[in-house]
Amino acid sequence: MSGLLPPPRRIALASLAIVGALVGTGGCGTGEAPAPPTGSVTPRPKATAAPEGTGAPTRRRRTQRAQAPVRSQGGARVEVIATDLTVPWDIAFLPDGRALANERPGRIRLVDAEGRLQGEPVAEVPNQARGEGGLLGIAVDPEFAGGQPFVYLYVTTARGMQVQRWRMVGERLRADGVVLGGIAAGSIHDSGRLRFGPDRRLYVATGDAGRRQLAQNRRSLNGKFLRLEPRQYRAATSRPTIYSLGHRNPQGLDWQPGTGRLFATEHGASGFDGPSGDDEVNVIRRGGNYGWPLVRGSRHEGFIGPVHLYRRTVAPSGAAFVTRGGSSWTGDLLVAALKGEGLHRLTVRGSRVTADQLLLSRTYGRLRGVTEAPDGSVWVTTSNRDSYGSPVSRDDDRILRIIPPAG
Ligand SMILES: [Ca+2]
Repeated sequence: MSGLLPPPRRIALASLAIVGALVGTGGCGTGEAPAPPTGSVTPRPKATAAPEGTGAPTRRRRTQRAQAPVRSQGGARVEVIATDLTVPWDIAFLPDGRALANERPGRIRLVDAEGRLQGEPVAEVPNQARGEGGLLGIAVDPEFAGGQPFVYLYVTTARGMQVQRWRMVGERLRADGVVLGGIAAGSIHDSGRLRFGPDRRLYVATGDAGRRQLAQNRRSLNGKFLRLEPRQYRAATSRPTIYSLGHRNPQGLDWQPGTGRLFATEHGASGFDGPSGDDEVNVIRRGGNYGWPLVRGSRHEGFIGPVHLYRRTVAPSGAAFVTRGGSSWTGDLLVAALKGEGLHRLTVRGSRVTADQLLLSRTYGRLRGVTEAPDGSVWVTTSNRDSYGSPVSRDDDRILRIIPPAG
């Protein structure tokens, strides 16, 4: 257990003066100001002494969901809960509150329900990582606790990108099958976020693999949002539904609470395939064509245009709604920015983005993944050890746990 995170390395940013500065800077002209410090901090809930073993995690999960979400008084609070990782690309929570974190070179790490990174990976995933590929997205079966103990991974292989199904046995993951193949891999634009929708279908975001014509080709699975039924993701490879097309490299998706609208982020051109800029936030509709590579920016005639646009590249990756109540962020979409080195908090009214506040600006470096935890905190991963970044801390890469502000 040499890799366990010892308590002294856990950095709790309890100073609200510091946190206020972290979280309040860099607003994009929204007129929103951070809440003034009040001097009180919501303490981290004490870890329940649930023993390792059968039964306890399920009870803990039920208790956790029934409890009010963790909220911080006087502004958001940020903790570093895991360090010394290599490009932690995505995070998914198990029903018992433990988290699985993918490291892009091919490791899946376990963070226990008390937020401690376990030393040994729960799986080493063979992959043919090159460029932006490797072990990317991860999603946990919605029936995991009901007899389907599966985890789904998006992986670069010698045969292209695959969605793979792995079975959790104890604290190990074992390869169980390939759910989806036939997706071209490239050294760039491998996309790779996986999420289960409220409809329990599995949605897969795929990139154009650097071959932009694939995004408009309906015979190609690249540059698409793909959808798989439960009978498909629990069986062998089958043809998915092409849910939408015309995407370049969409790396974040989540469903708006209350409406079920699917929001997604997408990287705009980066020089070789057009002047850099025009990152998008889209509302994804079934059958929709989002235009890449035929149109871009605010010109989307004949296609579905973005609901939010970054003319200057921020490189938006992961995205998650704050679904739990009790916060001034509830209902907002949080978007991790790589080049932008911050977390965008988008206020959304219906399908319109009405405000964009930049949090954590240039504090933790490049941000990649965002996931809301069962307790209402928001976990964000850094990506400073990828080929585009450089460490901003000797502890990089890191997992941050953000306690949203009460309100
Ligand atoms: Ca577009």
